Amino acid sequence: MLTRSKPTWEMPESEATSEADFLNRRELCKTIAAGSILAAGSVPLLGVGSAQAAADPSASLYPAKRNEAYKLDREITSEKIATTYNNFYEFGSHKNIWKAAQKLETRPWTVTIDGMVEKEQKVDIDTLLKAMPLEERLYRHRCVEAWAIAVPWTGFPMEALLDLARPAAGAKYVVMETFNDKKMAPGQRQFWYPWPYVETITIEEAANELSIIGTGAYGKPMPKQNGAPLRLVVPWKYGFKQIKSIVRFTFTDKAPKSFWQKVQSKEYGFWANVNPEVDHPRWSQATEKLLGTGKRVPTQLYNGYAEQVAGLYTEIQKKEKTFF
Ligand SMILES: Nc1nc2c(c(=O)[nH]1)N[C@H]1C(S)=C(S)[C@@H](COP(=O)(O)O)O[C@H]1N2
Ligand SMILES: [Mo]
Repeated sequence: MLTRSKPTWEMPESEATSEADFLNRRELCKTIAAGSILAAGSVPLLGVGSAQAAADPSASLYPAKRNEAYKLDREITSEKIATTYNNFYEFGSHKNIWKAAQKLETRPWTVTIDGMVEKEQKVDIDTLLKAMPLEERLYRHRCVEAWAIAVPWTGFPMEALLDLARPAAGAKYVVMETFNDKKMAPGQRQFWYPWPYVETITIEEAANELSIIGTGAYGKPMPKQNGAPLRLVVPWKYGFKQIKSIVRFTFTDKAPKSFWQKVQSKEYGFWANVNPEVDHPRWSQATEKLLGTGKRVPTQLYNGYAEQVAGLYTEIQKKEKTFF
């Protein structure tokens, strides 16, 4: 059984998905499930930089309407900083990968939904994007390296993906996988890393109202360096959970080790919830640097989202001593 957590507060009526929208989405989901997918045909790749948005066949879906329910306690980080200071090891193990990441080819892009689901599916990205209810949300983002940004993401609730995938009753986890292509991504030639990047959250976490699949940022399709065309956004967790450029969602009853757990299991846990009191072996988590402001501020438990997510963990915390 899925336990879908109810928000602790209500969205204003005007922001809620209307019944009609919801039905349309169900219809589209059915169309996808019926297999009318994989509208093949390659989209010309116009290349890099500012041409990127123009070349993106989903450009007309942006900007999506902002969901005003999600408020920030800080300034939105400048687009320049959020799109030029990145972690994306597929393109290099440093922050300045944004140019290298323009090599990422995001069309054609097929998303596989498999494992413990009613019916395994392959969905073309543009069919998926049109079927999903896109909205904009202002979210904080916190890297375990103790830097933080605030980003206007566009995306769809992960709950909509659960509606599409229809996981079996025994499924407990959603495993997500990044593309694996040495030709596009020079970092993936570094054989000592366990490619492809993999991350997992529980289905209960995926059903939480905060969990979205990011498809855009700053009112435009997702920049390649930020994880186009699909990346996970779970803002109460450290950045390394927010897997980029997803090609596969697998539903299982066992969580495989994540990329970072395989690299260094002592440093990276499964839950990875932001917590000022649990230090990473190399970085104190007590405070965080707000990029672009010169300011350092105290870290908040669950990155400030305790109201929405603390309830997910009350039982687990009783059982697990080292909760990270
Ligand atoms: N596939 C993949 N996803 C990834 C990473 C990565 O190296 N590869 N880095 C993670 C880390 S550590 C962080 S902090 C965020 C950074 O997201 P941003 O560059 O959009 O700020 O992406 C996460 N997702
Ligand atoms: Mo990170």
